[in-house]
Amino acid sequence: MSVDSFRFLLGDQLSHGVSSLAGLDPERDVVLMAEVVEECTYVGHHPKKIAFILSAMRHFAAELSERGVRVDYVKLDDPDNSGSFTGELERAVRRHAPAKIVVTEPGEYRVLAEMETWSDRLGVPVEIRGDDRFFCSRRDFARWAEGRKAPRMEHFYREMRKKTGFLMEPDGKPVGDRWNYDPENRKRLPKDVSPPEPKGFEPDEITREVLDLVASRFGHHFGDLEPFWFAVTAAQAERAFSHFVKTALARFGDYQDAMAQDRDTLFHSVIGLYLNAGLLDPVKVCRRVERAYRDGTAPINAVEGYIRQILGWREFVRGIYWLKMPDYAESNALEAYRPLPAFYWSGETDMNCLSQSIGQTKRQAYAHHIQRLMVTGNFALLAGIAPKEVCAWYLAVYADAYEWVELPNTHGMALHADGGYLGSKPYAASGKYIQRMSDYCAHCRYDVKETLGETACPFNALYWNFLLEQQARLQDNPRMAMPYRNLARMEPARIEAIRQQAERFLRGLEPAEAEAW
Ligand code: DLZ
Ligand code: SF4
Repeated sequence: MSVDSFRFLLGDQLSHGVSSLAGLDPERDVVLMAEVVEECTYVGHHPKKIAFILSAMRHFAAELSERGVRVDYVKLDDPDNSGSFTGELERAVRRHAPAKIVVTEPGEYRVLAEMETWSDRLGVPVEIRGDDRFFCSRRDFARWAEGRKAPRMEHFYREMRKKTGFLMEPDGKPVGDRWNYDPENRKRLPKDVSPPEPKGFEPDEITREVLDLVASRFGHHFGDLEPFWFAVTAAQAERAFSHFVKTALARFGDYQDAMAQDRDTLFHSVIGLYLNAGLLDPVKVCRRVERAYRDGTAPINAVEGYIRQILGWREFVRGIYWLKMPDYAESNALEAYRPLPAFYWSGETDMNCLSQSIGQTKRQAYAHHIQRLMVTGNFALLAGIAPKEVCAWYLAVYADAYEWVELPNTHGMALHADGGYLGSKPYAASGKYIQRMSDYCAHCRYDVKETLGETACPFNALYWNFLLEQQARLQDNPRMAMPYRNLARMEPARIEAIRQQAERFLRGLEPAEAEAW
């Protein structure tokens, strides 16, 4: 039977209000969803991430069917499954002969490039609609960024606060007369403060079936599939988010940057994966968090910090991604070419901060922003690891990662590979930063106070070595003036010893095999 239009829905477009479903006629249109091996393996995604997406897709398809929508759903283990989006569309066009195909723009440039070939390849008109699940459209962002040499998040964020009215007073001033409360958000976790557990869910029958499938097909990928506790429906995701608001939001700000031994989630909400797959709506999330401030259950430093992540940073990186792709991914401003060390795929290293951050990534497909930026990211920056390898790792191992959000955060923010377009300075730090924000060093075989010798914290020599190696590129950056002043005061003999120490360490790094998954 022929149909009017196909609505082709991707695994991170699981929102009933997504633009590709607008105007859908349940009598005449069909929604197509496809589990395809290419999406599971273009990087070797963490098994928990694959299970989350496939299970959420199946639950979403069931919700659509319950609403009377005709859904054509192709499972991964369907013997005729071609394994790719294009292949599945070709087969589906043969099944239904639609008059047209409607899609929402994807979250990755790679998929957009593929989408743009569909109309010719399939001989069916393809309408690509904008993704309006964001506060700022691609066009509005491009307009805002026009003429700015280096767009800055803080300026963009203020515009977004004014535009949306979040945390604004009626007179147009920001609540509390300050835009940003970050200086209050840098506390260590005290010994007597116990963070709550995030809300988890027992796998139902649909999820169990997906878990078996993922175990058999992708069990060899990096990461533990079980215990699987993620929400897989919008209703569950909302419960997980409400649980965060009740149990953690009030202290989210204070301990936002803290890290602690064997504490995986601290006061973080762990909802990035739900937002990015479409199970949660960023507008509702920001409204709920603002309400907590207005009704006095959470302080301004927590609420502003949280809203900034969603209204500011998340929107900003998406804007940069679409503005700068595809060239953005190709830059390598610091000329970093070293292969990714093997321990990124095992967590097996004596450096406790890395082993903690990677170990929990393996267990949870999650690490918080400071673990990503200042531990695994900082190490990759200081050691000069090739940006493409680092980006592929982040994209694979985090359940919330799609390229639109992963690439600017890793390539730009953590690795400075864009030469400072996104962030005004590299986030290079010695072991001192990690010691200040965590108790990791107390459990480490290395001594964070030492720079030279067998037991010295490797971050220290790597940090000075990085400054030395990048001196020509970075010394004129006003935000790097202090570290370069410190370097200038160092004895030449000490500088030479640091160089040798760093070189020895870097030579000893075992590279990962080409495709560790
Ligand atoms: C990440 C992912 C995975 C693992 N599997 C699928 C899938 O089988 N089918 C699907 O439609 N989407 C999947 N996704 C999400 C896509 O990779 C994502 O939609 C694109 O990368 C664009 O953001
Ligand atoms: Fe990490 Fe160095 Fe601290 Fe060990 S001593 S946990 S390597 S910062």
